[in-house]
Amino acid sequence: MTITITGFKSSPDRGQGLARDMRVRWALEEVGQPYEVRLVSFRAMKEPAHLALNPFGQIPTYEENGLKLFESGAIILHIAERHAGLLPENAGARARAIMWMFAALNTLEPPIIEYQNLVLFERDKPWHEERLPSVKDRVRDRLRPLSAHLGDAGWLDGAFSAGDLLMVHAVQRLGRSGLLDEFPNLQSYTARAEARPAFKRAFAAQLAVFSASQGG
Ligand code: GTB
Repeated sequence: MTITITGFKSSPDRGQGLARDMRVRWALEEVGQPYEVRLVSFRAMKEPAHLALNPFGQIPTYEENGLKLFESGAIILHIAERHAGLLPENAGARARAIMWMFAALNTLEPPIIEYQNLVLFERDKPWHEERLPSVKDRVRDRLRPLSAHLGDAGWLDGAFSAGDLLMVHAVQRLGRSGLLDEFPNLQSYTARAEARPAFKRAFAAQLAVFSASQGG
């Protein structure tokens, strides 16, 4: 079985691991599945060959024996359902882990992306300064209950799961914002995840793509 995923040929984050191929790489590393990566340029993502994999012209995509998937959450659920290591065996615990996957994608990630877009791409807009406090508050409104739920626990619901993987990858985008300083247990949570050998392997692999693109 050969698994092929796609990633940016040249990631705008310069190898910080913020693009969503990172979470798929990480999931595959957690379950010990080898994979190949096809790197695509921004132009190639909008051409027919890639649009046949993802009609929205984005990365990541996933191919395995004729199966073609897009959407990082769906890809990770597929991986987690087929290989041990990312979802508990117990039916209730499994349902809760999937619930946390959806919480990461639907409840945490949207305000975090809204904040990131404002900071990265809308700095020169006349409404930037006026809008920033309310956008930051919407992020805090999600981090506060997440932090309260996590408390002193290591992971969101028992053992590390695909829910933690997606949650950490969403929250990591706030790395340099200062917003996580208000929630030390979330900082420890992301640090704990980043210390996992599977995370380190995935991070190093996507960083190597950036380094190679710089000729190093
Ligand atoms: N919902 C989809 C999923 O989860 O798979 C979203 C996929 C998506 O947003 N893909 C982005 C993409 O292909 C890359 S990850 N964008 C190109 C396009 O739309 O034309 C988003 C991303 C991009 C860059 C950074 N960065 O540089 O920091 C971080 C995250």
